Amino acid sequence: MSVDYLGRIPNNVNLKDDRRLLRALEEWQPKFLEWWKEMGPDGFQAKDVYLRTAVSVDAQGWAQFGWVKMPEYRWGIFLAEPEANRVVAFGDHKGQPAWPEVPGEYRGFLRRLIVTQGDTEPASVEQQRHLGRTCPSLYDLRNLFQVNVEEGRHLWAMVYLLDAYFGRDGREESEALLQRRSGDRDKPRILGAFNERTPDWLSYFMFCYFTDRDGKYQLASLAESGFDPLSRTCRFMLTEEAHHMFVGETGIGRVVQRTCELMREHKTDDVRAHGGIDLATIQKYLDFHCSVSLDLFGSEISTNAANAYTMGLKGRFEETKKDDDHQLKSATYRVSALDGDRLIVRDEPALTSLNERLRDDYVADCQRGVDRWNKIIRDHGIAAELRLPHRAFHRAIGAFADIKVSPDGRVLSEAEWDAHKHDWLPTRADEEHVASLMKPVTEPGKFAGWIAPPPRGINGQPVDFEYVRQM
Ligand code: BYC
Ligand code: FE
Ligand code: FE
Repeated sequence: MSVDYLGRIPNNVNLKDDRRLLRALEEWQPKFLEWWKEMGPDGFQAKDVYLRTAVSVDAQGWAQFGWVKMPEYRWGIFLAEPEANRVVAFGDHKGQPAWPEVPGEYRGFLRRLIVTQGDTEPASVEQQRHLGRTCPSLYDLRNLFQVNVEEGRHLWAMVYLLDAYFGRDGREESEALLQRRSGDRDKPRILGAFNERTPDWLSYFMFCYFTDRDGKYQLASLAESGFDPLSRTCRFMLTEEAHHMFVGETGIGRVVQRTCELMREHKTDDVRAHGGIDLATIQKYLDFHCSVSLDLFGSEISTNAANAYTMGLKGRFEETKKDDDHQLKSATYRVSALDGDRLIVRDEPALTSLNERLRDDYVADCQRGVDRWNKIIRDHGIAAELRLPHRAFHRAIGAFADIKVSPDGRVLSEAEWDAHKHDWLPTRADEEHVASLMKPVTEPGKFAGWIAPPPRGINGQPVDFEYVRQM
């Protein structure tokens, strides 16, 4: 497959031979740049940042590292290599050749999935736009910007699909993706978590750990799609997503590390006076970000999810590795539910339970990082543990949206909830403490006092490398 890296829009989709599409994207590009300048990172736009740019889709060496000013980042369109003779792997069309074009009868449904996915990408950039001002180090600042430009590229990926395959209404949706704003009362982003604030770096690392991981699971399900361009786009996006989750997991790990060091040094759990973030506060941030990310999987019982599967548009995580009929018409699945005032698990039709099944895969994945953070705590000889909240805790979507549940899974009265919610979710005072620590550190190799340095730098560079040039 040929890569055009020199044109205005780097791509491996032969853009130069499709004049109509090229024109649509060239019209959209300046609007994207306007959005980036208005809603992208606040400050630093004229600085040289040590960034990775996608230049091909080879498993080895698709990335090139170098100094880039963010507005000059080469946002490109890259689809994973086509798979020869790919077939639809599930649903009513199982076994038929994968679709190179949008199946007419599924057009509206598919467009909505792509728009929902696309909407999250610029939303996250908007949520994170002020963080550069309070970076704990140049290393972290660079990682933030890397994530931001790649979320920008993910927006490009969805806009490519809309412009290439959905004609005029696709182009209108591409414009609308630049017009909604995270947290805006009148034109909010589509999904709940993408309208929350990301005011500090602890929130940011939690977001990268929990919310980007929803991205991994949603993209993996869309990568199974019978609509082949969507599948190939998502497969390549997943390679970038891995770094975002790395930023989250190691970011929180380094905060936990520093907290444990302060606990030992000062022989106290309350490390606030010593410029740290106590484990109790870390747990509350974890509870918050995990719960809003659990909402992103939709309702436990969902006909939308069943339809998307039956139509062959959105599969399960690792669909092709599953050992069943890939149609699920008579299968069942164990789903969490509310029975009176008790939380129970019961069998439901597998098709309408697909959101919950994906959430299960996600929760198991989330637990792995928590185990690694707990190992850091244990290695310091500290008897404490971080925990994922119960899936019914603090939910706004699905079966548990109208009840109050503690992080350990007890159904509560409103009064009990009000008496304890401050023990489980960040309070104003917690946020103020975290905010008070957010002082920028921009000397190469120096780190804020609330976070440990990473063991190694990016792309083989030393930790004290000048990842964002000050000049
Ligand atoms: N907030 O049948 P239901 C990422 C709506 S993250 C607000 O339960 P369905 C990234 C729903 O739209 C990955 N509304 O849900 C991460 C529906 O509305 P209508 C993003 C919600 O449709 C970090 C109604 O409730 N990708 O990439 O099965 C940084 C009932 O819906 C929410 C995707 O999400 C919510 N949380 O599933 C950057 C993939 N949940 O029809 C990027 C595409 C549900 O009544 N999206 N609703 O108007 C989908 O596959 C599905 O739309 C969802 C919802 C899984 C999100
Ligand atoms: Fe993304
Ligand atoms: Fe991401």
